[in-house]
Amino acid sequence: MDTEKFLQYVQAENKVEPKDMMPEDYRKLLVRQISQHAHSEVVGMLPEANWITRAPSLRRKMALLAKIQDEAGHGLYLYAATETLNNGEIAADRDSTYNDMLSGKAKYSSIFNYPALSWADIGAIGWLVDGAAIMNQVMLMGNSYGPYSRAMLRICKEESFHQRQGYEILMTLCRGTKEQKQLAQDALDRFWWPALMMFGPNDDASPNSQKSMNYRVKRESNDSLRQRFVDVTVPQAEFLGLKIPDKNLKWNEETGHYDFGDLPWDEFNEILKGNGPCNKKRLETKRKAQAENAWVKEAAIAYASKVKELTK
Ligand code: FAQ
Repeated sequence: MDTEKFLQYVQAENKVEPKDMMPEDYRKLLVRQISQHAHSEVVGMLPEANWITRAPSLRRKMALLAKIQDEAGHGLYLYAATETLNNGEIAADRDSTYNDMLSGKAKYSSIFNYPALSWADIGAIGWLVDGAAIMNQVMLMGNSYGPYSRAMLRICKEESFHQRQGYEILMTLCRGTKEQKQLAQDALDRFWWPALMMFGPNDDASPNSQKSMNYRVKRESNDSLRQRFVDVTVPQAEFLGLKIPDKNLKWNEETGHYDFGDLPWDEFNEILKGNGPCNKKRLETKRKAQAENAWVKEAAIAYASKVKELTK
């Protein structure tokens, strides 16, 4: 199938499946995006895992554990979806893509290079980080690659539980003592701008958007999703009685949207270069885990080959 026909096919809302013919640049775009999405899920477990042993009650600990396990599951679906694109020329097997993340060659979401400093940050991560993730992933449910689009369906359902558990943590803190409410405000102050940056650079600085839109991978632009996130999140902050840390935030009657200030793009670019507050720590943790747990993988492979031999 030539590229023109392929474009017509995906633009008519047809799904592409693993064994179908597809242009090389479509395959590359998907491997890049889906594997980076998978890396985000598994690196994203780290800031929250830091609070499992310090959750304030058994109920909170159980919910947090379940949420973090869900993120591991999301990583698994997404690595599996990436592997369906492996064709010998473009390496999409688990080891190749995972090693690209460990070596710093492949990206993962900028948001996970910030620390979770207080229990309120766990609330802010659920509310804002999972909230931003859902906003982007609902759009991705309609992407043209079947395995990615189906993975998104399930992931979105789980993310909405995550978002609500985060909001509920903050609601409890905001109804508590003055100090607890201040913890919630501090968490919002720290996570607001990083959450907005999750949507990626502004549209005019987004090199992948045009191709991704043409191929129906991305269905909405970075800026339009960011705007929608601001529009739905501001009233949620008001309900909590918290203040969004942006002096330029203002409802615009004419556009029917909130106007908001410029994002700290220098900070974003530094994170992408590996210089964020936790970039080095996150990769070190993942490298250490891979080395220490290598025996589990070896044992599983040895067991699988023995079973295969015995059942021949
Ligand atoms: N961080 O041309 P664009 C989650 C990179 S899941 C780091 O606009 P594109 C769940 C981008 O890769 C969160 N890098 O790129 C959870 C590109 O570099 P490349 C992750 C970023 O792909 C919650 C360059 O900048 N979600 O949170 C970021 O068209 C709690 C130029 O950008 C996904 O991955 C960033 N924020 O649009 C888990 C969703 N933004 O690759 C645990 C799938 C951009 O050319 C706990 N991905 N870059 O070297 C997407 O929808 C898209 O890839 C975008 C970026 C929208 C992220």
